[in-house]
Amino acid sequence: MTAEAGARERSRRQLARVLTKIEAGDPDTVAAVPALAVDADDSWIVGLTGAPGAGKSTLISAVLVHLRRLGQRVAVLAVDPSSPLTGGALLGDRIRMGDHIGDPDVFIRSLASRGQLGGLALAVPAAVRAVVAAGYQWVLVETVGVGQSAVDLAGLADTVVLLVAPGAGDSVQAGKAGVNEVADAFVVNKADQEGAREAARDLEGSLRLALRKPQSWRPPVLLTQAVDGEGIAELVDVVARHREHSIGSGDARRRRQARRVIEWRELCTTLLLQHLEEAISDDDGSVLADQVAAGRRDPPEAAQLLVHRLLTEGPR
Ligand SMILES: Nc1nc2c(ncn2[C@@H]2O[C@H](COP(=O)(O)OP(=O)(O)OP(=O)(O)O)[C@@H](O)[C@H]2O)c(=O)[nH]1
Ligand SMILES: [Mg+2]
Repeated sequence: MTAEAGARERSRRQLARVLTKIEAGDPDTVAAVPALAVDADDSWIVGLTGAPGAGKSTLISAVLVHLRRLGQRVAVLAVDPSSPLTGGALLGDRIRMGDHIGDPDVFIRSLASRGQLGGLALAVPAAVRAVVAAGYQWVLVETVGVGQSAVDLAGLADTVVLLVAPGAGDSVQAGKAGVNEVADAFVVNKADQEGAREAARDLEGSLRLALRKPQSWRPPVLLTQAVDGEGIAELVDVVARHREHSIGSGDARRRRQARRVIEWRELCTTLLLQHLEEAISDDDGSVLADQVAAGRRDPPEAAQLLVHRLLTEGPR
């Protein structure tokens, strides 16, 4: 390993430690991660979403291999919204990490909710910022589902790709929902399976209906076969074209600005909740709780008192 590659390997390990702290909700670490520059010159964040089993991880592996051949540094974040009880964080394991062990220019990591305040809604944007700050040119984010996900990809990614598999009626439905929402490109994966072409035609039909107005970017519909890399070059090409379009039109800048505001709002809520939890369990809060329990104060009155105290006196 050259000295330069050695340094990159050390920075990769450092990044892994930072992400562990972010996942645990460590506020100092979150605050220490540099803000994501509003410009999109150095990094591009691609969100891939779709129903369970649609082939997101397989597709990401294939895209990763393609981008590595182009000499790009690539990070993958697989966001697992499953409850902390199940342990979570298994999604990313299906990406064939073994293929990239020892490559200092690839970083693969799952993020699961540890049940802390703010949870993934705070951890994911901070993790993305940390990865970008570590110099990865591409960040590929895998999330399950559309709309119901705790992590709002639309607010997070520069390019959103929605993946559906043929046959599964649900996923095609999900695809149609995405037509009216946020996807910048649609992928019908498992093109080797029956019904793929029909699913692609269906999606194109829904898109024509949804996008009656002339629009400067029309989300394309692609067919891929992620297991053997078919259609991957075309997908990377579409993402590159979307990037160029988005930067040129100012969309990229607007999205990144909106993203900073979303993260700020989320942080405001989390901070306030932290202070509130502390106020509820400090000495005065405990006195109020005892009074409520004994029936000497009604819950609404005691709630008003506590919140008023926090807002006027500030956190202790
Ligand atoms: N036939 C076929 N199978 C595929 C293709 N792409 C992926 N698969 C298979 O589909 C299954 C699910 O693939 P994953 O990549 O784990 O799907 P995922 O969307 O990441 O799944 P979750 O993370 O569980 O939501 C695996 O068995 C893959 O081998 C494809 O193009 N054709
Ligand atoms: Mg997966």
